[in-house]
Formats: sequence, structure tokens, C-alpha cells
Amino acid sequence: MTTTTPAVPRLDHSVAEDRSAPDREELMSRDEVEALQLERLQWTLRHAYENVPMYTRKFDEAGVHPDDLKELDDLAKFPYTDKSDLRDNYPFDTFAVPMSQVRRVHASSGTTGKPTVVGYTEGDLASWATLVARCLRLSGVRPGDLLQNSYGYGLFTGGLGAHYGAERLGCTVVPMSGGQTETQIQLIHDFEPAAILCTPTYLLAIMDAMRGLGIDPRGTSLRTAVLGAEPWTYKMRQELEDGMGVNALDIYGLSEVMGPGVAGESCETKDGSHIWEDHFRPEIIDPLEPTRTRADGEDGELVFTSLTKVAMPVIRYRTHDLTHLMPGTARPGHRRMGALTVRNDDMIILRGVNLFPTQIEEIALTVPGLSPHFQLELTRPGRMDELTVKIERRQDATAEDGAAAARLLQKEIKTKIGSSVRVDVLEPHALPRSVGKLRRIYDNRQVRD
Ligand code: DLL
Repeated sequence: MTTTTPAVPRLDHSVAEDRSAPDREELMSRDEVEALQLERLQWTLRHAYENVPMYTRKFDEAGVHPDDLKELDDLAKFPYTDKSDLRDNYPFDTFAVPMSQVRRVHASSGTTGKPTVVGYTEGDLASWATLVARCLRLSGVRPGDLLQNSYGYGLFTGGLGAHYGAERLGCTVVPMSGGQTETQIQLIHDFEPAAILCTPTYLLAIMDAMRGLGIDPRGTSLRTAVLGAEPWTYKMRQELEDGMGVNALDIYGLSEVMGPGVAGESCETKDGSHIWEDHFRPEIIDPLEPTRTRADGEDGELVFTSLTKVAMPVIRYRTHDLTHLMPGTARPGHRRMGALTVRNDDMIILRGVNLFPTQIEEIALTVPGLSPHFQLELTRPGRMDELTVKIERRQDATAEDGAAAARLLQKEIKTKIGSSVRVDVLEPHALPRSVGKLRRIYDNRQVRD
């Protein structure tokens, strides 16, 4: 392993004097961004190939060399990376620098198998903080704002990632982490934060708990909520904005690529998250036919190549997130991603029909009397799979309202998705609340021969 890695081209970690102003790369034109991408992509491929045996092997097997990248589209010649590559190289064999240069590791537990481990140099941590600061500023958070950070601290990238980004922007951070909902509410009342950072379903839980305590969720100091880490719909945005009296903006990211801050949304245009293309090169591929990349506007699986990461470069990392790319608006040099409401892994195939939890969310929120609190339970009572939507009725809805709502939801799901499902309407607060990423699907099918 070589220990002297040349510096990332044109990367500057200094903090601008005026932290409220966009940084230079954020404002670059599309041409400037693409020129920078090419330079950084060539650097990244070489860095990965020379310093991570996994990439040396993968590139050699595919018969490609970093020198083969002459233009951005040549990236399609290089092999993909998946979660399994990281697991196979557990814990640290995907790192491109000696451990003495790795300042921090994070890990995601996943649902099965070994955790996925990621590492950062000091420079990587600075880039990460810069990008989270960029997202927060674009969302309307300002230096000097007090901000309650309710993403979980620890191995999950949400808490610490958001924390250092907020400090870099010049905010005062309350490192609350997820959970202890009554304390969250107490601090919102006493400290009067301007912004809160958490998952959309946790904000929903906070809003509900406020109502339960007789507090008007619209009457707090909160103006902005920067939400992410799980799929959410425009209907959910509306529910939270109306209920809490905040501007709810999206922030996207994943640990393997960095953590929160890979993309963020503008409070002026509110039209999907801008991917920071000075640090990541996104592609959309056909998930079933990965040799085919897709044009902007076409749906498919999002794939990322890091452009500045030193400790753990990722080449064509498959996210399993399904979306499309659109031209930048608030920041024209950087493309936006479509609303990310579906992950490959969350797809339920019910008697041949594909269905995603967010489709249920979207429909349920149009049915009077139903709350956004629901779970999906899969069972196999006989030979056929059955899906039950367990959903709470709203506080102000009666049991009769609930029964009518159940019939309507069942009918709407049949019409809009094409699946017959069971609907159980539950009392308010019958389901557990999330403090971070919410688990929507409970698969209780017994595998039979
Ligand atoms: O969830 C990083 C993060 C923390 C992002 C806080 C935003 C805020 P992971 O635990 O590795 O990292 O999970 C990554 O979560 O592939 C998406 O499926 C999903 N996800 C993240 N942000 C969004 C979002 C963090 N804004 C996985 N909308 C990703 C929809 C999201 N899904």
C-alpha cells in the first residue's frame, strides 16, 4: 500500500469568512462542475486502484485501468461496488490510507450479516462538514441559529454528520440525539431552537406527543426542519408543515458514500435535493440490466462515485435507491434527484404486484380520519401472501369514522396499486413510534414447502 497519496485536485477546506454565503464550488456552472469532476474522477480511480486491493482486483478482472478514463462517460467501463464488497472486506480492507490517517469510523448495522464500516481522514471530515453546512444553509438555516439535532448519535452517520456540519455553518448545536421525546419537547420550549434535524417519522412522533401534552405544535420557535434518512412523500411534507408550522426540507445521504449531506434541498425552490456534484458523480442505471445507464429524467437505481474521499473512495456504489436525475435549479451546476420514495429493498411483491410503503403513505394521507402512523404486515395464512395495513385513526376521528376510512383505503389501494389488502384501523397511539428510521414492514410469512 502506498502511503503518499497526491492531494485531491483543487480541494480547499478553509472556512469562508462569511459563513452565510454559498461557497465557490456550490455556485459553479455545469461546465465548471464537469471539468472539476473529470479531474477528480481521474484522481479517485487512480487512488482506489493503487491503494485498495479490492479495486485493483476488480479493475483488473474487468480489464480496465484508471488511464482508460478520458471523459466522464468512460466511467461506465468500470465495475460496480455493492454492500457485499464492503462486507467481504470487513472491517477496514476498503480503506485507502493507513489507519494512522483515519480519524473516525462509522458503521451501519443493516438487517443481516456484518455491519458496513466506513472511514474518514481529517480532510474527509472537513469535506463532510462543508457539505452538510451547505445543505443546511440552502434549507434556510443561518449562522447564529440554534439548532436541535435529533438524529441519533453514535455509529449511525446522522447525528455526528449533522452536528459538525451545523457547527461549521456557525450554528449553536443542541446535541439531543433521537428519543426521550418529552425532553425534546421541553428543550424546544426552553431553548427556542430555530431548526430541528431528524427523520420525518420522528418529527411526526414529536408533533403527536406535543398534542398529547396539550402543546400547540404550530406555536413553537421552530421554523425549519431538515429531514432525511428514510423515504418520505410530498403528502408527508404537507402533513408536517401544516402540523408544525415549519418549512420541511429534504437532506439525503448514505454512510457508504459519506453520510447525510450528499444532497440537500433549497427552501426557495423546494423541488428536490441538489446532489453536490463537486464531490460525487451520480449515475442512474437499470437495476435489472446494470450494463445500461439511463439518461437524465429516466427512473432507475442511483449509483455514486466519490470524487474527493481519501480514506474510503467508492467507485460506482449501488445505492438500491430508485429515482431520476433532473437539471439543477437553485444551484444550476449540480443536478437534483427526484423525490426518493422507494428503495429496491423495500419493495413488496404481493401476488405479482409491486408495492412500496410510501405508496400506502401517499394514499392513506388522502383518506379523512386516518393518521400517517401505519405498519405493513405480511402473512401467508394459506398458499397466498396477504398484506395487512395496520393504521391508526386520527385523534379526532371516531371508531365509526375509522371503519369507513378502512373501507375507503382498501378501495383506493385496489384502484391505484391494484392489490387487495386487509386494513385494520387501530386506536390512536396503538403503534410504536420511531426515534430514528422507522420500520414499516413486518414480514411474518412462514416459509412452507
Ligand atoms: O441515513 C444518512 C442520513 C442521515 C441521511 C441523516 C440524511 C439524514 P444510512 O443509514 O446509510 O445513512 O442510510 C442510507 O437511507 O440509501 C436511502 O435509502 C435512505 N435515505 C437517506 N436519506 C434519505 C432521504 C443515512 N432524504 C439510506 N429520502 C439511503 C429518502 C433517504 N431516503
